[in-house]
Amino acid sequence: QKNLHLLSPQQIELAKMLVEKGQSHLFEHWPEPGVDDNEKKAFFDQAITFRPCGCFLQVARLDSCYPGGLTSYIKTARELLADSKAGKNPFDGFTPSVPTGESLTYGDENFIKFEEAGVREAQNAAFVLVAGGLGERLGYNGIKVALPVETTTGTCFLQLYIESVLALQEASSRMTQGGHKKEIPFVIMTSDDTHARTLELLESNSYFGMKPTQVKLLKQEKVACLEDNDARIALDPQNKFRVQTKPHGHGDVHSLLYSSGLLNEWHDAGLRWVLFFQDTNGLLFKAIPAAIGVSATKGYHVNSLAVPRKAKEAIGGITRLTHTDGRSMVINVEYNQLDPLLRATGFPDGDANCETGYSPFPGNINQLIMELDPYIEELKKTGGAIKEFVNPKYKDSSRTSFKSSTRLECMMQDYPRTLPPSAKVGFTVMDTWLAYSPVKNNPEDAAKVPKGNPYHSATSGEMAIYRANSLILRKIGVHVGNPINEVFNGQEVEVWPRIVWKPKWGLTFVEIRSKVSGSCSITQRSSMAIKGRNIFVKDLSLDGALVVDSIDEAEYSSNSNVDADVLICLEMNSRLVEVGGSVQNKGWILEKVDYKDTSVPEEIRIRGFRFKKIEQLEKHYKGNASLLSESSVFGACLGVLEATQKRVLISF
Ligand code: UGB
Repeated sequence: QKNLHLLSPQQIELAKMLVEKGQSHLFEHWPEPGVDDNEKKAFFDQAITFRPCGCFLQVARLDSCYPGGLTSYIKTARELLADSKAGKNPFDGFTPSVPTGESLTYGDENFIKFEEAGVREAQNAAFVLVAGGLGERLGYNGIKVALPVETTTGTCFLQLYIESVLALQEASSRMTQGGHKKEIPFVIMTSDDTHARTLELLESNSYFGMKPTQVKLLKQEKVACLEDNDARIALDPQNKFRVQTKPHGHGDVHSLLYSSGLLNEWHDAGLRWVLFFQDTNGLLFKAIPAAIGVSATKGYHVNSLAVPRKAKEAIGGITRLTHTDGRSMVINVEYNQLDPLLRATGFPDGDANCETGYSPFPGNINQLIMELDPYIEELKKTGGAIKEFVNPKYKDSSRTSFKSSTRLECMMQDYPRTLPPSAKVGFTVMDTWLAYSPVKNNPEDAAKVPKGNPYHSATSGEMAIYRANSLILRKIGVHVGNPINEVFNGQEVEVWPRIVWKPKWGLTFVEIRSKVSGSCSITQRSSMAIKGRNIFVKDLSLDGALVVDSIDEAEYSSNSNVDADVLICLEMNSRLVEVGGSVQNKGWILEKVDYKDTSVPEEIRIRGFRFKKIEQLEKHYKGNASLLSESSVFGACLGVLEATQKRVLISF
């Protein structure tokens, strides 16, 4: 009351509303007029005050950004919190069953057929990366898309995603008659937590080779945190004149896309598909072409990519839900809801593995492919609003107080909930080793994951890349050494040869197969990075470290900072480089690092290992294959270079 004179009439209305809705605690600590007056006014300010941590918005902004304002937010929150306290099943009336979908095996005829169809269609797709999440479970201080996918080359997630989209764009336009090049739109949903750093990462790396106009950033707003079951809004513990806020969930992506006008733009440009994907899955693009192929061939309005799921694994389960009134839908049931739902509907063991050793419900990896036109039609009705939920972490079984504040959330995979029964909702299951290796858990929590369940850590995420690439090469006939088991940061993982390649070298099975021939072998202790497009591996026997880079003219100027570890670097004028023969050197050794050792950069120590690069050879050649420069040779590996007009052959 004493401070009312500081506020405008609208702010007074807002304050009254908050008091009426049980939020008087927001003002109880306000001092006498004359003390902290600017802070009090700022509490109601309309403008966003951006702080590096991005955690706090002003109340008026929170009110105006949420449909129906804070009144509606508080009302929905109270209802959902009461349901949660009572342990109410959000799927009341529904019985779960295991749905049927398309299941693909990497590299077989069916897979190749879908992959080819997918590459053809890819130029009619837009890609949407949801990257507004805090990554609370990972606890990394930077943005997750800036983390290296693997440390052999240090490529970060955002770079890998962009290079994959560009490789797909290239492959897709090569396939279509006339080779007309269409640019695939790339959208990133950010939040206050990630926006500035995502933009900076893009700008400081020349958008990783993508045209800046091809990339659009859409920022989601946050919602107020809640401190108890009465939906009392939480104040910032460090500044009692600010409300604590958190992201509203990846479900915001639908309303943001709708309100941005991009969907109609894409429709007018003749696009057919929108693909949604998450921030730290380094394997995803190995599965994407085939998944698009499934959507196009089966005419799916919604296609979710899935992998076999271990019971209790922190990924949602794709489930058929049939209501007593006859309604039926195929939808993701989130990991924290699947167990209670099963127990409540006649499955006393809840979320349990079946005889296959996996949950019978395929695991949702939140890679969704929507057909654009039906998607637009649906959003015209809903505006992109997605049903919310609340997931408080209670202090004890009385479910009366929370360990930390909570908030309402919504998930992008809940989109099909409002679809009519006629909508074609399907899913595509692929092997985990091929499609899914997220980085979500910090080392300490990962080490506590029950044996047999995936760690989802930076350690397992990187090792999964090497395993996938090794298995792909095995599939096409390369003799790849067996992995050894090692423990890093308390997690036992398989260590395969460290094999990586750029997406432009090979994104699809057929493309990779076309680049490798003869009798090739790679030992377990080896590292191999292929960085150029026109590199052909033939009769290679590798026991050590090999990095091959061919830079075609178009790329050379933007990529002239040649990596110190590059063994061979060729500027190519579009010729072919053939790599073969025997390479043997001391190579690169994996050294253990403790995640608590703060003298090591965070992005390295969270993996529990780093590379000690013992031997390397560096050579640079220019277009006519004459030697441009040569630096010291440390290893036993010397390349002999033969050049013709069309082909460069390097044999060791
Ligand atoms: N994200 C946002 O962009 N904004 C937000 O407000 C929140 C997140 P998490 P979680 O595939 O592994 C999802 O936190 O809880 C982005 C699915 O719900 O990693 O593990 C964020 O940046 C679950 O069904 O999600 O669960 C990130 O890119 C399962 O499929 C993405 O959203 C699981 O992922 C996911 O955020 C999985």
